[in-house]
Amino acid sequence: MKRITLILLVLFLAVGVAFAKDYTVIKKAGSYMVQVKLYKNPPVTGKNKMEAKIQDAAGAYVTDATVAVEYGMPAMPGMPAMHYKTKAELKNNQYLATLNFSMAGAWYINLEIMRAGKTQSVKLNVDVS
Ligand SMILES: [Cu+2]
Repeated sequence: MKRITLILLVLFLAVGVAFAKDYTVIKKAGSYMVQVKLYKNPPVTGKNKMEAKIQDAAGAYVTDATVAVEYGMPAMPGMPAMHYKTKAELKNNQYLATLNFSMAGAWYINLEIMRAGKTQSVKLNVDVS
């Protein structure tokens, strides 16, 4: 394992432990720092609320972006690829969305942050139970 991968893994685990109650991931997207939180940990089949906080390079909350959430599952035996898209709504400095996972298993979530003519994205993978 490459050293940088190991360092990232350790950081990721540290974040995971610090926020063990819900599922929280903090990632950089361009100059933004994005904190994505799923209230249910692990996420469950059916509806799951998600929130995203976006901070700019100066640490200020970004509230004028358009945020969309794409999520899905690649094809598997007996199931075609699934793909969904929903818009996140701004409320108190956070972008809120509800994701509806139609089955258990590995899902990808892709947050698209559109602002000032540019799109930045944050990708994560979750294991839905
Ligand atoms: Cu599936």
